[in-house]
Amino acid sequence: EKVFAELQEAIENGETQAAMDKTKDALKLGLRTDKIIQTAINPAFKDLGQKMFDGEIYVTDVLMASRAAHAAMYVMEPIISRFSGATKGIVAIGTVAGDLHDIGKNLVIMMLQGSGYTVIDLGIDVPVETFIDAVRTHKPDVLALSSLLTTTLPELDNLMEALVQQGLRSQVKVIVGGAPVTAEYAGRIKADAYANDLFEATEAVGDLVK
Ligand code: B1M
Repeated sequence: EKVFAELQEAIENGETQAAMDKTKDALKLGLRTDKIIQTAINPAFKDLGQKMFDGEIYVTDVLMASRAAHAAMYVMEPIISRFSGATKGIVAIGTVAGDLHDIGKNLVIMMLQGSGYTVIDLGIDVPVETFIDAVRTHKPDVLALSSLLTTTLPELDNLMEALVQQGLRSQVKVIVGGAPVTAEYAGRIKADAYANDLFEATEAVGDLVK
């Protein structure tokens, strides 16, 4: 579909209004939100990541693009989050300390909410203590951690250790995700699950709350 390429281009160029319009066009054509995410939003950031790596664009360009992506997600939110009914479980989610990336996390949140989970968004740059506090206060079924930087990966391990130290490990399941995270790493730090994308995340959370 032409609209996918147009949306991807609007996001990459940081054109917020165009990104919203193209998302609306895609929805009018009856295209599914998961298809829009997979075929336009994810490839936009794959491409931008490569261009940033190659030094063709600056961080500010990526920041503009992420604003445009947020706007596209905002258009889709009422559709993705349409679920109404009893909650399937509580998920507390955050991006780890030192890490400001939240586009992937926000997509995971939308998908979880749309699938019937109550989500507590702890935000970005979340220190271990805040995750621990959230477990005590909200008693979530699942704690979900996102890390996009290799330098912040150790935060996942720190959190697992803190849960054990605080005697909270048996009270909550932990799922980890984000570009540098692997199933192998998740296994090594003894997390309960790993997810590669928002679809896997939702499926894994379903398995964890069973
Ligand atoms: Co940053 N950045 N960035 N960046 N950035 C990456 C991650 C990078 C790979 C780019 C590159 O060099 N090629 C690189 C990391 C290298 C590394 O550590 N291995 C990088 C870097 C280096 C940096 C800075 C250090 C740049 C600098 O300042 N010199 C800086 C760090 C800031 C900080 O966090 N302290 C920085 C800043 C930024 C922006 C602010 C400009 C912006 C973020 C805006 C925002 O999030 N609000 C940004 C962006 C946008 C990117 C790229 C281009 C795209 C990330 C993204 O949103 N992807 C990224 C390159 C890339 O990934 N191709 C890059 C789209 C999103 C839908 O995918 O986040 O992977 P993703 O989420 C997926 C899955 O990973 C998974 O599901 C999501 C949906 O399918 N998932 C989970 C994510 N969390 C999950 C949690 C789960 C389960 C699944 O359960 C808990």
